[in-house]
Amino acid sequence: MTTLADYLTNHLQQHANDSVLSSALQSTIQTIAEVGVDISKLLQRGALADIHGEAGNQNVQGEEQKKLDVISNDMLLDALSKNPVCAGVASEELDDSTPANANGELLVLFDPLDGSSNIDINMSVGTIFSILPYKNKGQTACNEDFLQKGREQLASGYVIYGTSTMLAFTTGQGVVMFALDPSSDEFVLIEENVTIDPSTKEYAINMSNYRHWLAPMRQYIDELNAGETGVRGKNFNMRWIGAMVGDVHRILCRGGLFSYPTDTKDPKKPAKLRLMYEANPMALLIEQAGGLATDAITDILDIEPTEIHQRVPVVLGSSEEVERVRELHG
Ligand code: FDP
Repeated sequence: MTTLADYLTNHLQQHANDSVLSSALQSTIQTIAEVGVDISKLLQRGALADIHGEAGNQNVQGEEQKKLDVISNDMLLDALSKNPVCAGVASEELDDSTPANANGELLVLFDPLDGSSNIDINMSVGTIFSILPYKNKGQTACNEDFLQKGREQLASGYVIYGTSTMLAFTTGQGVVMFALDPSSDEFVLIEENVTIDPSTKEYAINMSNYRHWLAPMRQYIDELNAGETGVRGKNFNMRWIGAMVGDVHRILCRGGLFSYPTDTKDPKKPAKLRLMYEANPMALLIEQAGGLATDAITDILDIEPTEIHQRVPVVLGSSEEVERVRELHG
């Protein structure tokens, strides 16, 4: 049995070019995992812990904050700010980043509870994180320090609170998965080198937005839905968990395509998912597992961020399907 602590010590130190950075990564992932255990316990108590329902505020995206969004955000912010390796933290729930230790090595971005509309109905939610190098050591970190392309991420991952709690992450050498043993509160390694099959028969998309998509996306979904009788010559099945973390976890487990594409419903909001807190960390995991992640034209990891709460269209998963979407977008 390999625990998360064992894995991080052996694996990161083995592959370390820079031992300071490696130790910093190790301790940051450990901090996030520890908070993940606490969030998991709160979720298990659910309604009994009085954590369901609205907190009565809106976040920077103008969305109602759930009580547990706010609680998870505060838990992560507090734990990461106390970790000396952390120079700053940015959360999907907060307008601006929060500086931590100016001499720290890393910046951490997180979506404390992705898929929050699933909380009150007892469905899967998760914590997504992205870790970037801090390049202005000695100075107080500000929003601009976080504006680095996804390719610069040192690590990314998520904790999914489902029928069991699992942690998946990458430090740029493949994807590993751990399961939480509730009897010891330890994450235990269950899979190394997670890989996504290039071919799939499963897709995930919010079909109710069909009429708002651009023509190439409608054409792509029409092709899938035509099944054996259409140009693709095979039947596809659809699954939509409604929490990106759940849909990405399924893709890492058994392949598939996930998309939240460009949408013309609201001209001020042509995309839903956030580059820095959702798209970048998930894109790194997907690429590291052999899949692809794009906005339909450009690789997500190559998008130059202009502000920390920027939104992007997302198409990710099994490479043959992502390639087909790209091809249709010309
Ligand atoms: P949620 O709003 O519940 O937090 O990022 C937000 C997200 O969930 C994703 O996790 C999910 O894939 C998507 O939005 C679901 O949005 P729709 O309700 O528009 O389908």
